[in-house]
Amino acid sequence: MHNETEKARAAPRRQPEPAPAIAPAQSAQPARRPDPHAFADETMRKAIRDGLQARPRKLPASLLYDALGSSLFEAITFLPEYEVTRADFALLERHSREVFDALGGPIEVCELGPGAGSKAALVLRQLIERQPTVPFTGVDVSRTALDQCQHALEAIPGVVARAQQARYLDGLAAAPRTEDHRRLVLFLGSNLSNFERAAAARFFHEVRAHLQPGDGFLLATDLDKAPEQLIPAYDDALGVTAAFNRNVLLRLNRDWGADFPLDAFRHRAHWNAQARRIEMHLEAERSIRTRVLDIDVLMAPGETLWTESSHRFTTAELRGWGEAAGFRCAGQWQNAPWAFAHSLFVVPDRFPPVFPPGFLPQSSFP
Ligand code: AVJ
Repeated sequence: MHNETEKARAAPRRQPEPAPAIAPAQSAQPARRPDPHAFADETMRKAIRDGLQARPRKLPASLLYDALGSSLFEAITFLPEYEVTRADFALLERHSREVFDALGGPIEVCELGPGAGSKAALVLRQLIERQPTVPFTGVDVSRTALDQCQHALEAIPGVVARAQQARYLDGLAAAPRTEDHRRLVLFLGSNLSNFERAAAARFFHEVRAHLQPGDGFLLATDLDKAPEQLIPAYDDALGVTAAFNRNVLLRLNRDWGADFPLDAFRHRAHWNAQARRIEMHLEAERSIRTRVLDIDVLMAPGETLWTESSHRFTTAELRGWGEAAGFRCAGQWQNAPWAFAHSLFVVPDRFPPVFPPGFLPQSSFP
């Protein structure tokens, strides 16, 4: 997932594309210190203002993913403590073909948040062995990510790759369909982790609403595990995750006119057992006083800014959400010892068989 919002706005349009889902700033009050990188999206502005005034103070996770943040996240995926990405790749290596078998013949692929495209490349290399061409659409708000993704896929003959610069569902709705192909939607990397549970459940309904009978939704998610196993992945020895976290302060200073002293904040990764999530916070080590978007921010020592939540799931809960949204769960594959799952959801025939008039008994629906 890349939410390089300022890139999304500043990037030149190369081909006719629907307007990005992110509107440019319409604000009457520009950022205090205008910056060419600043992405003065009204939604982001409001989220930052509201978040800084809330208790605990909470910032949108998308602030983590500018160009530097996305690069730091990429570095995280190589850390010895962060097994999430390796588990995802291992399952894709092992089970992609079973996913294709479950859907049957020709498949087009649409990936939500492809990042640099290395997972897509792995999937498409296997799929291209079964059909002469594969239409692919990558949906991302980051132009940088889309460019990298397209570059990664260029090397695979037969892949016809398109980029859709948009938020997930807008991009999914806008992705053109290839006739007689089943659509396979990929949502990998445990990007679902950033969703609150209620929003995750809703997301299944929204994806389902954009699909047709026979289409598939392959979801990769990290699973519940012992906090002792999990916490180091979010508090690594090299301090890359700490830098990734503190980059939020850099952005607030650069793009939103704050002047948070970076050295006064400590990276914290905390397991919330009740909500089953890792929470990343930045903890003030001394009193902080700054002004952001016309609000005074006064923090006492020990107070935190909550920057990200990363939820864990069970296979049963994922399956339940999918089935509640009208999918059939066609398979689940698990990695061990780092518990991680791929779940394949398929849209069953939307309508029950059509019976001749009079065949059906009195309506059994309430
Ligand atoms: C990109 C949301 C899947 O939650 O593991 C990694 C982000 N944050 N280390 C995750 C992240 C800190 C990552 N996701």
